[in-house]
Amino acid sequence: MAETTVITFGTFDVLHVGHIRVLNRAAELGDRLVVGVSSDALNFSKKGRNPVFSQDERLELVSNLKSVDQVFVEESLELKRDYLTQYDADVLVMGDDWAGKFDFCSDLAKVVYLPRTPSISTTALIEHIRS
Ligand code: C2G
Repeated sequence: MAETTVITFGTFDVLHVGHIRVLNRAAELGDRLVVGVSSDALNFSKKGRNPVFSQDERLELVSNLKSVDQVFVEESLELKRDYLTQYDADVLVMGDDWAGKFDFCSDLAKVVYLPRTPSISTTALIEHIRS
């Protein structure tokens, strides 16, 4: 049988246990996990601030995780369907803060939303370190 490719997307800034868990659970849904890491420009447009770690640092961190087989830079939210085709994705995984938002891809891949890890976020960590 052909291998199952899982794809997921995110900024993964100030890498934390919530990120690791969603990546590990995503990897369990297939044979190969591909991760689209948001570019600095995309992050700025989504969150109105620059990430703590640059795009190159975030790519280096994510690509060195055990569950991750391949990374690429996600330049635009509009390109989701192109990325799914380009990386031959069978399953698209996102945390459930994105629930419903990627259903428009369900003709290309199975779309799965996994529950977020409670009580941890990059924004809360930045606030905590600041205070
Ligand atoms: N996540 C999680 N639990 C947390 C925090 C994050 O499961 N406590 C998950 C998110 O649901 C997401 C992934 O970790 O699936 C990456 O989170 P972010 O870096 O915040 O990603 P985001 O900026 O939402 O980018 O095309 C989609 C976007 O690029 C997603």
